Amino acid sequence: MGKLIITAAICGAEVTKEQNPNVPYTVEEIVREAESAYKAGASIIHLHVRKDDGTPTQDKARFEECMKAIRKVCPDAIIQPSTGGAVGMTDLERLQPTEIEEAEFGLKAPEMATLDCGTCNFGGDEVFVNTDNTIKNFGKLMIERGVKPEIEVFDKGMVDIAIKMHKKGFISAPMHFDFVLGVQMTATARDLAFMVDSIPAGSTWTVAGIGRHEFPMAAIAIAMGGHVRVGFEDNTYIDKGVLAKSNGELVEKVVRLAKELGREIATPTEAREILGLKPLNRK
Ligand code: KMH
Ligand code: ZN
Repeated sequence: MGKLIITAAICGAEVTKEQNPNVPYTVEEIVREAESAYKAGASIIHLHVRKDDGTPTQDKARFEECMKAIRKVCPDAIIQPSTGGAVGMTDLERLQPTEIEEAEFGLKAPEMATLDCGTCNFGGDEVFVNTDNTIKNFGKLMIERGVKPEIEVFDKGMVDIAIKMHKKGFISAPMHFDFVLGVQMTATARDLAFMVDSIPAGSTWTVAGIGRHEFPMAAIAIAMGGHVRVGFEDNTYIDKGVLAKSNGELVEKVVRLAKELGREIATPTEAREILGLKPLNRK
């Protein structure tokens, strides 16, 4: 079986310090969490940013500040900004981090960013809206800017939308999917197998089990040959009733599971090979 890519979703837009005081808001806190995840074995940092008071923002300058600071401690990580942002943000707000250049690597835009392929209920009255036109615009921009999308899908219908967008030329193959299970769709072994069965041959995939589903989904994905996402965005507990001290602690648990199941962990260089990204070279 190939090596395991671990993504750390270190911050998210919705989770708060009231849920776990270790959730990062400030630049320093975001860097601390990225570093802990990277050192534990994460090769991809899925990034949301906050204002110092915790308010989610897609502000380009704030992303730039965080990415520059993360780069100092995670020199070769794949930094994957969110274009989902937070519920209620406009498309233009959400797209800002796709404009960020990293001149030291000759990058005109981030190597990856998320592309959410459908609309989803987020609990209560919250709806995360992604119309077909939003997906087309985001997909087209990502192709133009050379950003590989991590296609976030919260149910099987979103897989079908992504395939439709690929056929229309708005998403390039090979596609990389992130199955976010436990929000709109349940998170069982059957669900995950169904999702994996539904994506085109040659695609890669990772799973983000939400809340208590994080580690069971991780273990099944490791055994199936897929990849894994963990982090405070999805889950703040290391064990039942025990808050995680850091994103690194969540990543370490995945590394232990992988070891038990005989999967080696991919370095960032190996993750780029698996995902078809260009090597990261300093200019
Ligand atoms: N915070 C959610 C509304 C993504 O990063 O692309 C969107 C989200 C998905 O987290
Ligand atoms: Zn996210």
